[in-house]
Amino acid sequence: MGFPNGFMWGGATAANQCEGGIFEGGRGLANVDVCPAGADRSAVITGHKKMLAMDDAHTYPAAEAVDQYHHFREDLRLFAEMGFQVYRLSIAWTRIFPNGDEEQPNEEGLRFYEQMFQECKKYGIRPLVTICHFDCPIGLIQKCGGWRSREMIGYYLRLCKVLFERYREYVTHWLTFNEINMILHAPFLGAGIVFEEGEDEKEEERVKYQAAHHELIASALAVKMAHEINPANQVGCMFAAGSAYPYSCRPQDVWEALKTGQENYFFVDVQARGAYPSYAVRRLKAKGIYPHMEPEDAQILRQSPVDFIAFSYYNSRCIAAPGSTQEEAEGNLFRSVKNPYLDCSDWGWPIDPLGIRITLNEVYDRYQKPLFIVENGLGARDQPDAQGQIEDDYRIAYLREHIRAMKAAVEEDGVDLMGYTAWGCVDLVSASTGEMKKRYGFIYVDKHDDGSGTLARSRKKSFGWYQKVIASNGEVL
Ligand code: BGP
Repeated sequence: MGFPNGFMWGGATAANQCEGGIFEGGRGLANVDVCPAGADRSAVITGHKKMLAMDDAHTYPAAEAVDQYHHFREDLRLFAEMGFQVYRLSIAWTRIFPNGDEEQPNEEGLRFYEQMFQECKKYGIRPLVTICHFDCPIGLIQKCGGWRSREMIGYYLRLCKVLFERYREYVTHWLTFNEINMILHAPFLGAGIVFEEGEDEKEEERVKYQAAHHELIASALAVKMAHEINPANQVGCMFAAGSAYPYSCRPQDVWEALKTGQENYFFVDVQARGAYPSYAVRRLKAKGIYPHMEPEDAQILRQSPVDFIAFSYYNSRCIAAPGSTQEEAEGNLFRSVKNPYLDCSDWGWPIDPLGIRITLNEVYDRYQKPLFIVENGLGARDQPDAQGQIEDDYRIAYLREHIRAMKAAVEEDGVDLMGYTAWGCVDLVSASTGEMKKRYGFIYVDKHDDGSGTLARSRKKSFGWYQKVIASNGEVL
């Protein structure tokens, strides 16, 4: 049995983490460009340190990244050599609308992605396009405070319309927002939100849920528009997944884990089912942070649920009731406690292959819609050996175990899974740390944290391994 025919194998990237070329092609500046590497990054991405321009005291890794802007033909050639059937990429919003509020799009930006899609077509690689992978134009942050404002919906839809019309012949698979739930954990990165002096914790929560509401409305309207412009379009939501395990069978831990899971599923509950779930309505109202809604909003959400559900999976989380003295774990910007049964990556992220099967089942049981794993992988330090080769057996081991568990979910549990795109298929800048040395790729890029490197691409050992995985439709692991 194994994976069904038509299962899509490939890799995933995001514009701000791999393209570079931020001052080229008429591109404007976005939040993602001004997130520095180093100690201040965390305060900036969480909206607690205002940085809307670059300064000399910081380095900004997105500026050059791995320069896919000039290397995309080479990257796509290598993806094709691996046998990719799908390539998940994102659009840098400010290549298309440099300030965000222009009436007309920037032709040079549109041309860039058109060439990228033509190249995909040449190799029979289907693009899976993330419309917004954390980007928010600085112009719109200055004008209206990013997604705090409902005005953003109109600007976002302007972008969508241009993309759906212009790329009609190349793209049928879209994601509206990358990891939409990240807005709760990294609101500047997720929604261009900078908190102002005097905004206390409760106000911060309110702002985040109001911004989330705007994104949810924008997402639903984008789904509707995509279907109207091309009935062949399939649009997915995308969230950072990873089941929340109770730390113990103590009911208080179980209850806390359940609530953490609900907080995470909140967005997908709205995007897949078309309405605010009752737990969210009650809790947000009880806290006094229920978002302001327009009369038409309920109808907007109801009429356009997503066609499929995409998610990233790096790890599960382990949740203990408040007051617990358990050690905290790292992991994709979420707070959780250390799971004593799991080993961790060099960056402290738990490694839990069975967790991908658990998560797939949980999500499928909850929504009964096709799923797509659009990010998964191991961020690790790669050291070329004396011959310049990278023997990344640790990455192969991670991916093998995750794919095996994913296969079991499909084959034995009957989960409807459309495809799998490994994260950072070509090395790129880390979103959480801004580091280059946290690498995920099958393709090594000679680029380092101090900015040095030739940008040359080379194949790691995992390159040949993944090639066989794809060629055998997941049979040879
Ligand atoms: C997700 C993001 C990606 C990505 C990945 C890995 O949160 O969607 O953009 O980078 O995580 O995280 P990191 O780069 O922090 O290792």
